[in-house]
Amino acid sequence: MKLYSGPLSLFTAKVRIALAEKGLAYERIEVDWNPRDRYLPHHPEVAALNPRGQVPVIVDGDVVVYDSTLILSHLEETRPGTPLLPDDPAGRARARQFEAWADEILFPAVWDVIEEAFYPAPPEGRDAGRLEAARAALAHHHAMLEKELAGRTWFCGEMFSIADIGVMVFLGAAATMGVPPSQEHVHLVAWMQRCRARPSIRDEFAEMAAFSQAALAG
Ligand SMILES: N[C@@H](CCC(=O)N[C@@H](CS)C(=O)NCC(=O)O)C(=O)O
Repeated sequence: MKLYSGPLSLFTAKVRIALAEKGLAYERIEVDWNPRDRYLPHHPEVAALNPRGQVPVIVDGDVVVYDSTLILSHLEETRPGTPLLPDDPAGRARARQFEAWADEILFPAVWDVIEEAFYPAPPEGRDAGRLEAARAALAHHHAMLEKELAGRTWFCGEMFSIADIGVMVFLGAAATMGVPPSQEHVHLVAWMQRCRARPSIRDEFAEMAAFSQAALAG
């Protein structure tokens, strides 16, 4: 299997973590990224495989899949060993719902933090209002997640799943950029610690931190 991967792509990070959790070997093709042009121009093979030109993309034999959610679903169907989805329909629905929520509701607030706190300031200066609004949105999301994690080890109970991967990738990035959950959210803080103790997640965040330090220094 080939994975077209972005060094700081959080959507690719979801896939890299799932592959590590499942213990799957793969060929990783890193697309170029830099703080100014970001992913442009798109890697020519990615542009040919994904009409959006975005990573992640996998090539699994004859099968091409783009979009992190669809890739995780494909991995689950084709490599069910070390499952990342519960067995029961209700559990599966919950896991998928959290993954979709993370991509569609959580990520936009995290992206605002990344744009304002990580990328070099644009010539017109930073947008402090955008960062404040993102902080407020994240505080609201943290409070909701705190309730969901009360009495649960992972979002789906005792089973680590795609829900944990999806939420942690974005919450971990926001925390790295200076917007962690309040220590009052004891369940959420403890869950983040449990996530970071997993080699798949620990290694992923260590690698992204090393890459971003080098990219911003150079
Ligand atoms: N919904 C997609 C989003 C993928 C995405 O936004 N990829 C970004 C990197 S994190 C990208 O390739 N951006 C380049 C571009 O849009 O030009 C997924 O879940 O995979």
